[in-house]
Amino acid sequence: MIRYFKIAVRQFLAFLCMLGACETALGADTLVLRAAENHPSDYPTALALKYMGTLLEEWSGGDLAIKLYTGGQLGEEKDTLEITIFGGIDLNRVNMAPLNSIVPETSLLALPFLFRSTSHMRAVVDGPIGDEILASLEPYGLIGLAYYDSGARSFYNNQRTIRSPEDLAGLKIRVQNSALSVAMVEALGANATPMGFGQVYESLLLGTIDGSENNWPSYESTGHYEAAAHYTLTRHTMMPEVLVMSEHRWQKLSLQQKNLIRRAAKASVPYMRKEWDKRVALSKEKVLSAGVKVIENPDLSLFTDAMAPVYKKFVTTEKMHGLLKRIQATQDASVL
Ligand code: GTR
Repeated sequence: MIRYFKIAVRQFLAFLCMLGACETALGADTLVLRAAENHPSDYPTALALKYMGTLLEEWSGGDLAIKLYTGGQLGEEKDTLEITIFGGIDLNRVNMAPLNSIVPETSLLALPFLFRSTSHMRAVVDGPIGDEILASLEPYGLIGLAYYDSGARSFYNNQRTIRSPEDLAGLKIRVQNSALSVAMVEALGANATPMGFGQVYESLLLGTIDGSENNWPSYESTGHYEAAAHYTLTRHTMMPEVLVMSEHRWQKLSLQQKNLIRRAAKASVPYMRKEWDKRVALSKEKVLSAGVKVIENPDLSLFTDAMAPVYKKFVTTEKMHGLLKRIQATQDASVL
């Protein structure tokens, strides 16, 4: 298995060199960090990584730079995460969901109806709990650098209006590659179909799936709204995005380089949040003007009531129970 991965990583590195991304590409002394991003280059997470790269180049006097591969060029999140762990990708911006099967603690942030608001989510990830969860990635070969916003995920489909779990019954709903996402959608009575982000549009057109779930900017930027025009704002999870670095690469850096990378990653967060808020507004406008049927305020109690088994299945250890209580007790950022 390990041998297979080593060969795959070597082939992958050769492929990157073909794309012109060997370490020496920007100048003999520049260490170029390869970064994976599955959104297009104008998406807020991609803009944040570009900004981080500019800061790094400036602060390191050209010693460090980022080469960004957007639009899923390096593969689906599940695969790029494995490659990152094995050292073939240096930086990777992923959602929490594909990390759930690698690092159990990350499931906490993916729990349905956990965060009361954006400011609650931000208070949690910006504080000690956020740091503890980032630190829990390290034994798995990943260095957690920062969280980015991902808004709230809601259901969309091309069959009917969803107002309650009964309306979801029997629909084939695509989910991210996470056992928690599967359990959540099944607890609501739908058939969960895990698949990569890049396959969703075509699968909607082909009828392999009837719908999926995501935030406003992803629903819009992927064009999913054209293929599934019923959107119900269930806001069932607010799991954030996360920027991770390969521990392989990390070990080879000087203390000064590590500090610069951590600082630049943190500095990109407020920048990202501004871009995020702007993009949510633009995406909403575009989707609404395309005539998508949006149910703004479904009765959420019908959905939350079905979630107890998901909590039971995924909050398993004493450590996780403790973290969950602390998350629930965290005050919103605006009232701190
Ligand atoms: C988006 C997220 C992506 C990816 C995608 C998905 O909101 O930003 O990284 O996880 O959802 O549904 O696969």
